[in-house]
Amino acid sequence: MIRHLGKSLIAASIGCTMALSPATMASEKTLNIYNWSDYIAEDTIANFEAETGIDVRYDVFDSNEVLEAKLLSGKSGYDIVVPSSDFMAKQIKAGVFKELDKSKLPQWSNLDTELMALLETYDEGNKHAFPYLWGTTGIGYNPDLVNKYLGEDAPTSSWDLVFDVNNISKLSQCGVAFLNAPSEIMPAALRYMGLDPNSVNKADYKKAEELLMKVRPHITYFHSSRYISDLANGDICVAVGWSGDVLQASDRAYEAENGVTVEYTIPDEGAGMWFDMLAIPKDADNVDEAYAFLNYLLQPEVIADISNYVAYASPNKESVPLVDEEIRENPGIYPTEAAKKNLYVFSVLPPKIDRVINRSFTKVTTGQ
Ligand code: N2P
Repeated sequence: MIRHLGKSLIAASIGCTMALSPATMASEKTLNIYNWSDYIAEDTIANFEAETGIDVRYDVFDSNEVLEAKLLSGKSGYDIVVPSSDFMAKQIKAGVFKELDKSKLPQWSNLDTELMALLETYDEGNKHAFPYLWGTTGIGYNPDLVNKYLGEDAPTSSWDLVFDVNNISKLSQCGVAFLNAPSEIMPAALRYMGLDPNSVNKADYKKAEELLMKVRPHITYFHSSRYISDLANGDICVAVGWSGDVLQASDRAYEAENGVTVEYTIPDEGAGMWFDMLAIPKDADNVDEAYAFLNYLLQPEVIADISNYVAYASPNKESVPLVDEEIRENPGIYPTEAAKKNLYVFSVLPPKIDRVINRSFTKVTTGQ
């Protein structure tokens, strides 16, 4: 809310001081962006608007499933969307995206070539998208509260913290949030049990469901964005959440000087690593404006600013030296090579397995 207000104030003041610039006069051009919540610097859109004269409508979501439903239902009304790579792969097959014209993206070569090669497993030839930011799905926690309820040797670097009933039942006194993200929570449960996080075996998901059903009574809520402020305010003590969001919670608490500290951990058993991809829906109305925005994001300074603000890792190798040392050297954001070995990426699963995952997870979240 505060950020939103800040953004419109900045936009308003730019509007005033630049009232006569050609950029602001030609304001017929519009661009509709649908991005994850808490996933952009507070001035990125205002700066882009001031530089290009394009009017941006910026909407947010906090779930791949929500974005997917919009994309598959026909006209989404968006010119730029940001699915995670595994979801994107299925959406490409469904014919949802335009092929990118790379001749219109001269700074494409700023993207990390190793990462682009990995992303070819989702989109051969990197034809439809490039990565915006990437991160991991791990555990955010408030060390003071966790120690209060579990003692000094609480297993804060293990999934035991939330998947062992003894622990989570005690932590439920200070509040435990889980992402409302079947495609990330089920793999974490599988990995915890020593099973393949990308299993295609239905029986494995039954086991994951049983594990989740056991801990479920102690989970305060399933939600994929509310935990940021709740962690920051000390209203919950643990969240299975996304790296940058947890670190944003930590920053907010620090700025509020409320005595709350928040840490992020990639559990020792391993964690999921995902890549959020920028793509243009086939039916986008404002394609030139979409390219203008994609080019804007390919600028090292622009994406470095965003990475600094949201605490997610940038796939733009030219931007990394521009990222604050504090972010660049935070192993929760840019995992060490050793930690990377423990990370798994999400495979594109057969539709029938996706259905099993969604059904199981719904049973868990509804408790039925
Ligand atoms: C940002 C969420 C990160 C995206 N709030 C998870 N793929």
